[in-house]
Amino acid sequence: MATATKSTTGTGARTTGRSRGAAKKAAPAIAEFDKDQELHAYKEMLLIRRFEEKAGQLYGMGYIGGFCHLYIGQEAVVVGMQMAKKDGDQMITAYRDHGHMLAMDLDPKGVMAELTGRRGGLSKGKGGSMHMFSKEKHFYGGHGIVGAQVSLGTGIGFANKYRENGNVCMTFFGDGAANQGQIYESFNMAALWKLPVIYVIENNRYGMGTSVERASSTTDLSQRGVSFGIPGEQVDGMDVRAVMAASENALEYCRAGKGPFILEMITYRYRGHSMSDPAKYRSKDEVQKMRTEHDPIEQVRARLLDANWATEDELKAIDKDVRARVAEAAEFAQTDPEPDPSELYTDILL
Ligand SMILES: Cc1ncc(C[n+]2csc(CCOP(=O)(O)OP(=O)(O)O)c2C)c(N)n1
Ligand SMILES: [Mg+2]
Repeated sequence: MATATKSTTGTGARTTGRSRGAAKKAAPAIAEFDKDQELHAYKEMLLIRRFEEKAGQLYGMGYIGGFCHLYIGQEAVVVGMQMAKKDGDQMITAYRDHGHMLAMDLDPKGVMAELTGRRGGLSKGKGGSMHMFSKEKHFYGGHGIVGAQVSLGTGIGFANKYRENGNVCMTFFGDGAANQGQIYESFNMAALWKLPVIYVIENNRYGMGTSVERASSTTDLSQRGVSFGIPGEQVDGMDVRAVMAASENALEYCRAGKGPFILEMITYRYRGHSMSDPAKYRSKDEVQKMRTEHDPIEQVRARLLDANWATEDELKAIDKDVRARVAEAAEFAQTDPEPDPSELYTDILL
């Protein structure tokens, strides 16, 4: 999607002299959205928010077993990237993956039914919250091992280059994962072979109950590619316009054959690490401040109203539609049968 930006820096990579090894790109200014883009961002983010709220409810009611990591608060990251990408670009992420699937246009019914372990789920009810894929929609999971998806995403980038298909693999991981060894092996290969991969670090300030400051010797994670010559930048991950502008820039860099790019999205998760996290490592005030001052959906809502691009009633109608879609998904996820026992030995490597 073409976007006007207020950037005066252009889209080419350039150094600011801040770091010796890698180019630190000047952050592009925030993209100016037109009415359609604001409405699109609003609907997409709201779908993720309402879906996750419902998943939380179903978990509480006992319909979802095992792990369930909600994405509430981080919606602008995946939606901004979705708005910048081209058809064919891939996404791969860790276990906090429901939002990525919805952004990649996967049917909410299939995602929700996977959470409840039903046969209509995206992995036929055998994968659960952390293990869903869709080759057709270019979504490569859903991974429970912290950092493992980064090597896989690098491999997808390798395949893109080998096939000369012009696609870029957006490889997401967290601030906690950013300290994993295989990330740096991947960085080395991606830079050496100039692979089209955007490493998207979703820095939500915590890895389980440990803050970035307690876990990381350096906290500007955008600079983790310096020793490999990989440029990186920090982005306001609560502002969908900033995410889209930075993503367009990074995608263009990768598509031009210049190699990988790091985007550190500064974001925040409102809920605990998983459904079983009492979140005692942070104050309620901290969460409340983010919700009231930086909420990604409220920001778009306020702009839509300010510009007279939507009325309160129209926004209510959008919310009603989104809730109806999510209710339909939840109904399906509660009534669809569980997998037949004969499925126990299918789709596995023996
Ligand atoms: C290799 C490995 N080590 C530890 C864990 C346990 N674990 C699950 S999530 C997590 C924290 C990761 O935090 P971060 O990368 O910041 O992602 P976030 O949950 O904040 O999205 C840990 C340590 C794991 N799943 N895999
Ligand atoms: Mg984190």
